[in-house]
Order: sequence, then C-alpha cells, then structure tokens
Amino acid sequence: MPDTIISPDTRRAHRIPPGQRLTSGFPVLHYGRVYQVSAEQWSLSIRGLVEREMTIDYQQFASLPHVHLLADIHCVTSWSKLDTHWAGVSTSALRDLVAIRPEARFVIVYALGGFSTNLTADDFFASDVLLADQYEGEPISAAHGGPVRLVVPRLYFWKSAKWMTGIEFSAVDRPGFWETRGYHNRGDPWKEERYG
Ligand SMILES: Nc1nc2c(c(=O)[nH]1)N[C@H]1C(S)=C(S)[C@@H](COP(=O)(O)O)O[C@H]1N2
Ligand SMILES: [Mo]
Repeated sequence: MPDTIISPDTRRAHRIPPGQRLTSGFPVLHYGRVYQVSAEQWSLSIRGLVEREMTIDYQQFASLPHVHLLADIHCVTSWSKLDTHWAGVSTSALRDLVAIRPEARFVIVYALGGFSTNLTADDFFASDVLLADQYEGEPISAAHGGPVRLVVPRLYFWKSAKWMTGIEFSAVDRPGFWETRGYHNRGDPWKEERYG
C-alpha cells in the first residue's frame, strides 16, 4: 500500500475558505478544448535549471514511487470540494530524478493548449503537491486532465494544470496563462488571492 499524504488544510476546523461554497459534483473547467491523450502519447519534459534535463514517457512515470493524497480543492469561480482522493508522484520525487539547481526558485508548468502556470519552488515542492494520474481510484479522465495533471491543493485550482507537458525550473518568475490575464500571481484561497 503506498503512503497516504494528508493535505494539512483538511485538518482545519473550518475547511471552506472565505467566499467559497461546497459543490457535490466535480465541475470541469478549463480554457479551450478537452485533450484526449493516451498513455502511449503522453510525455513530460523537465528542463531549465536542473543538472539533467529529460523527457519521461508514461511507462517511466508509472515506475516512479506513487503516493495517495487526501485533499480539499478550491476553484477561484467559488466552488470547493472536500476529501478528494488522488494518486500519483510527489513533486519531491523529481528532485532525485533531475537534480534541481539551487537557483531554481520558480517553476513554470506547461500544458496542452498553450496553458501554463507559475509557482514558487516552495509551493511546487509542498508536501501535498502531486503529479497525479488517478482520481478516486481510477485513471484521471480526459476532461479532468488525464493521463497526468498537477494537483496543488493549497492554491486555487487554476494552478493545477491539466494535460501537463512540461516543467521548467527557473531563477525568475514567469506569470502563466491566467496570471497574465488578471488572476493573482500566487492564489492562496485562505487569503482570497483571486485577482491582481
Ligand atoms: N491545461 C489546463 N489546465 C487547467 C486549466 C486550463 O484551462 N488548461 N484550467 C484550470 C482551472 S481554472 C481549474 S478550476 C481546474 C479545473 O480542473 P477540473 O476541470 O478537473 O475541475 O483546472 C485548471 N487546469
Ligand atoms: Mo478555475
């Protein structure tokens, strides 16, 4: 049985951030279309300030140690969902794989359709951030960003890129798709960092 990571926010006495309300379903939200990517087609490039740039395929990804995650998620459009279960590879597993240089204080995540999003290295390597390939015990559906999407529970869900294609480690911050269109650069739901 793989380890289970409990996102720290699930332990809060009050779990709904300000201005959010609970949803029971699982809304599908993204800019543009849904991408149908098979496991055979999928690959992820890891580049920038690392000792070993590499592109991994799904077979290599699947062979990395997997963990389970219990987390609450919060979309900036105001829905929140509690107790979601994911499985995948902890971002910390990438450290051994590519040897990240100390100057890499920022991470830019790329996805199909010209989507990207930026994070500080601290937020990217938080204990509950996964490159997820399962949701509720099943492969992640195309609509929710499968075969592999990012899950960053403690920031608004736009940071959780669906249909991931690449990860770039950088010394400088580079605002992504929504961050250059008026969304907050960090997006902490507990501080209501929605816009600007
Ligand atoms: N590639 C890609 N990933 C994306 C987006 C997008 O437009 N493109 N939208 C983000 C936003 S705004 C949200 S709320 C979540 C929604 O994920 P879901 O459809 O699984 O609920 O995906 C995020 N990841
Ligand atoms: Mo969103």
